[in-house]
Amino acid sequence: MLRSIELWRGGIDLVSPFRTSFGTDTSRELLYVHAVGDNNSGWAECVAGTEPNYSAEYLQNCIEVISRFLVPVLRAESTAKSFVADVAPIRGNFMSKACVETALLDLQLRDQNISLAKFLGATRTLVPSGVSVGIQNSLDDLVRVVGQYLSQGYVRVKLKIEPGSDIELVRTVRKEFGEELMLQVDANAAYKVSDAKHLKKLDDFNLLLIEQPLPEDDLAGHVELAKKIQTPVCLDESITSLETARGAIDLKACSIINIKPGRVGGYLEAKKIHDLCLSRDVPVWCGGMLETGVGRAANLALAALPGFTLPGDISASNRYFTRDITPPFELVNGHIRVPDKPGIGVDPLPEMLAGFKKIASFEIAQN
Ligand code: NPQ
Ligand code: MG
Repeated sequence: MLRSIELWRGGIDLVSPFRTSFGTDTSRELLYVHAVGDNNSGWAECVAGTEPNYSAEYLQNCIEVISRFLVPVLRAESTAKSFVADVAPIRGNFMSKACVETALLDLQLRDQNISLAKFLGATRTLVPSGVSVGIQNSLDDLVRVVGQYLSQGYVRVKLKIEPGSDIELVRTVRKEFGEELMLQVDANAAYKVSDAKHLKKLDDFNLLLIEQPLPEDDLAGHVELAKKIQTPVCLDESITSLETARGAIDLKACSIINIKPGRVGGYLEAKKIHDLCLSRDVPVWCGGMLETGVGRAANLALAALPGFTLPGDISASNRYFTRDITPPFELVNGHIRVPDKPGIGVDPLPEMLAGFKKIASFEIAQN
């Protein structure tokens, strides 16, 4: 039985500033949901950022939505599945929903003694690890940073791009590290369809994909762009549910999908998108939102499913943090081990949680 829901707030510095087309981050604000039951408890990390720049959702708004609209739906018997059905009438707010869903799922799987990976249908125990490289101050810095990641073993590199920092970055990295490097780019919606001719210059560099070139609501634009360029178009921000995934595939707005459970309302929805893409031969990979170990552990379970045929953005803990909130995830020959303990398989370290603040605790009515 679910007894209470706690909200824990914290923060953590990044090892280096992370610059994307929407801004530069030097630290990560954190929100964890703790679902407390009779015998176990579940943890989940909210992926929303401090500001509404990657998505409309942002952390303070998630605290409000979770407290005011999601927690009141919960009952002592709630499960992840019943919760998802119960919050269906609430529009959007996928990141808030995902966080509560995942805490409930972690709790119920710990009660059942099943790992999240096993529950979801994982077929791997190790997942290949890619790295997302922020926009650097110079091409020299970019080459140095990419070189460091490759020497650590990352098997795939993603370069963040924006208008004015794009073709030259790719040309330089290709020239320096060769044709064999698995290389892709992510624009975080920074371009317009009228940039198609410019983006076509990327065709020369044999990229795995270009991620979210246009605004999230511009599916028609992605359809048009995908016809004009050879680089496969992958969607991230645009995919918020099974229905938007199906629509994007049917319309040919993309040929690859980045699945982030936090962006689609949770792991149950992410699994459905994976199953759809597998049946349609659409490759998927698991994105990242600068999660600490709590979020990273759950992403690893998902990335171990058979349809995840491309390396994702699940990097080692030390890509982002000097000290993770959980025991650190490390690279082993460019791969990360999938947790096999019950639920998400990790817990926040007590000494790290001591730096968090429990900002709310909601009792769940017992019948
Ligand atoms: C992406 N992630 O694939 C995102 C973007 C991103 C690893 O490239 C705070 C909250 C900071 C959300 C930075 C990667 C963030 C964030 C980047 C999302 O598009
Ligand atoms: Mg992205």
